[in-house]
Amino acid sequence: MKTAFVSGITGQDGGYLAKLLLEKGYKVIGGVRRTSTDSLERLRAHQVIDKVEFVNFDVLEQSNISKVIRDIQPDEFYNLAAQSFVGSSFEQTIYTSTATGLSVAYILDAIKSYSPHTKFYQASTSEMFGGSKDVPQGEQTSFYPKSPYGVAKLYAHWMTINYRESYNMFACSGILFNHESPMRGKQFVTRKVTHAIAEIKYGLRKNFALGNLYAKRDWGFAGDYVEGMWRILNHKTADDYVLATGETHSIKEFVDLAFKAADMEIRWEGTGIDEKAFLKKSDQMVLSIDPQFYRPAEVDLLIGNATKAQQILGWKPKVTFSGLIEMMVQADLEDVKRQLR
Ligand code: GDR
Repeated sequence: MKTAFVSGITGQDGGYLAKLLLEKGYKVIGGVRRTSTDSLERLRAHQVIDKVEFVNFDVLEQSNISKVIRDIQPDEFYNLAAQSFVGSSFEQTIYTSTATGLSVAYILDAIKSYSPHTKFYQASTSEMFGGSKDVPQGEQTSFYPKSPYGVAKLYAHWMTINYRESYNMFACSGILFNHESPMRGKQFVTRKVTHAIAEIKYGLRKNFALGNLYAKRDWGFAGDYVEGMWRILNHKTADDYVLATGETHSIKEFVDLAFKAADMEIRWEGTGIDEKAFLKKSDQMVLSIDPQFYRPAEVDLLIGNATKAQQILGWKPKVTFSGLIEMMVQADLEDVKRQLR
């Protein structure tokens, strides 16, 4: 039986990955921060909480990282732990640099010293491309991060490559474009939208506010992407891969389709910070712009080229953009309905 260690197991991807690894017969050990033990709800929802073993793991604590790796010596280490909200990284720059960036050097160094057979997966991100003018973005595209989060992830990405090249470690990065699901945190734009729409539908709120509606993202389904992570670590050679759908859509398109999925038609009015959406039927204002959600620097357009992952790993996302929205809206409608019972 192979042992997999998943840091950041309480996050969206951690839940999907734990489920997948258990189905594949792994022993799954999850790293949790002492303060985050109340966030096991995703693992509960995936019905895997009794099957995962938990250990205290804090990416800010080098001695703790070393001890966990020395004690467990896992076959595979999936590093999903990070301060992963791009917006917050502008206010929590030092924390993000340490938790999202420097911590990866601690982990790689501990693997090198205490468990060199461990295969390491680093959760790299399309945010590293940021302001790149290449369209679409692939493994050869040059990086141009536009947030402290992107900069920290880029440090971790290069560290992973450096340990692979310097010490012949099986260290890989998956450069994942946005991937969403009903388990997505509500501060990320997709889930913020689908949850707010469900609350509007059931009369729990009248409207909500967003920032930049015109940024474009390549959105896939998280369940498809964790399959890609596993394939990356289980290929015969260590390498880096882009995982993406190859389609891009604006936030505004996402909003339009999400309202439609909840059987609500909207119309738009105004421009800039005065842009608003109204329900066609009742004229109720349901969406406005609040500049507090603008970012000091924005990533305008992301669209990935996952040809390498498709050709070498046989990986292909299954859930479409409209399928993803439908899944998220239906789940949030159910969720809100349950709360009302
Ligand atoms: P992102 O995801 O920054 O792409 O990073 P997020 O959903 O936060 O933002 C996507 C885009 O939506 C715009 N936006 C808003 N975003 C949020 N959160 N809230 C709003 O109200 C809002 N209004 C507009 C943003 O400006 C942005 O352009 C995600 C994270 O999961 C990262 O950890 C991961 O690495 C990348 O995806 C791939």
